[in-house]
Amino acid sequence: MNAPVLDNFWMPFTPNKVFKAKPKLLTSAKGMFYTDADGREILDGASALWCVNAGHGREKITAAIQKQAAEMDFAPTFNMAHPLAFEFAHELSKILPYDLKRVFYTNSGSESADTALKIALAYQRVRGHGARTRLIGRERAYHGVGFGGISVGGIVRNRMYFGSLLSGVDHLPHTHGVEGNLFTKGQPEHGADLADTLERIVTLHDASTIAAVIVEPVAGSTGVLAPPKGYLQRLRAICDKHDILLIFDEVITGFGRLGAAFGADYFGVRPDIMCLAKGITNATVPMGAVAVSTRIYDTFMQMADTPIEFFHGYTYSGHPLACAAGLATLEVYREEDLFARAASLAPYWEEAIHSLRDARHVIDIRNLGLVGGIELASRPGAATARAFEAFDRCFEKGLMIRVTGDIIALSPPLILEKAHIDRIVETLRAALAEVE
Ligand code: PXG
Ligand code: PLP
Repeated sequence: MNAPVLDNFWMPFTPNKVFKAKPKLLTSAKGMFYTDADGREILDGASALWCVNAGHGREKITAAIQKQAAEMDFAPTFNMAHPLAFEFAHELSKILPYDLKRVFYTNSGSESADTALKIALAYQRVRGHGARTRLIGRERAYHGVGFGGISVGGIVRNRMYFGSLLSGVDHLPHTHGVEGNLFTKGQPEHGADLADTLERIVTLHDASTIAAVIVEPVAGSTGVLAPPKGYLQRLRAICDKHDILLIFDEVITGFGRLGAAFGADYFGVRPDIMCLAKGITNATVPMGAVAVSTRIYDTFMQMADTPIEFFHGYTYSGHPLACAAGLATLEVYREEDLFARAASLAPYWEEAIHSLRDARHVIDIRNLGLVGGIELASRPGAATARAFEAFDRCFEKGLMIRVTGDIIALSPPLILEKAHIDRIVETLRAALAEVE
């Protein structure tokens, strides 16, 4: 294969000059493995970007996309539609928790986050609480890169270059670094009281000004931060007390990642709105969705004072190829019982990940479901350099991981075998030993 010209593609969230000096090019994928341009096999320890939950190259999904592309490439969903958009929403509703049975389509997690925030604001106005315009996010949160998502998000560099962002946003403290939580297996014991900060924020602004709180059930992108035991329940209780909507951004935690269909199921906490993407189509066709409670949907249907109940939508909301892919993806999850499979592998995963406790540079390890976070001591004066080097070494040794700051994040496809887990851990140990 001729090497492509690298000049023109401005790569996202990548040091472009570093990459272009030494590119990592993936050319095919099947099951648990990628193949790179040199023909090397690379074990996928990250489900690419937390999204290929059923593993790569699933024939059922490929066939569904091919069939749909040949039959009808595209159809609008503004004022007309196609059957698959309804079918997929209905199939999704069967696995969506609580009464989150109404589905608005987007094309990504970022669009899902912005859509969820807009639904929350419009809902408050439609029901006569138009003064509820504040949105509460959290430090170290990732809700994608739209202006809504970065405003409620909590990652400095994703915010500081982009002006004044949305007004009227406040942030809860993150839950990382609470004393006594190092090397916790599963949910940390300490820190549930951090949820009470919401009560203080409500006191500061008054509940009548607050529309919604948005959190990831487990913060993924900023290094696998599982909620302390009882934390999400407290957030729910405070939201209930003050009639504030609770949004779960389940872009990563959705579709089996934790060993249940959704984080809301895993933690037994009911959100009013849920953001979905990634695993919704096994990453084959870009798609996202926002699931809302029947109460929210009915409020729009009954109380909106214009025929169009919600002024929002994307050209590609409910794209036929994405709906076809999504339907086939749900079948694969169901036929192979992959969410239960994730749950049954979680204890082995936990022990394996924590066996790296004595590996070089490791200062903390965290896990939940089929997610793992391994935090490294930062190299003095060069934060993030050590983890980035570990990423490079792992790739050389045939393992794909994600790194964020000096944290290694692992989230393998739910189809993995114990032997893959062993290989991930051995490769990591060897790579870390080589990193200065
Ligand atoms: N919400 C959450 C909770 C996410 O994790 C998004 C929204 C945005 O989704 P899109 O599809 O617009 O990227 C995400 C995405 C990483 C990594 O390695 C994580 C994400 C994306 C890319 C890389 O941690 N999460
Ligand atoms: N910009 C322009 C000029 C457009 O016409 C449109 C859609 O019609 C958009 C942006 C939004 O694109 P999308 O609906 O794919 O998000």
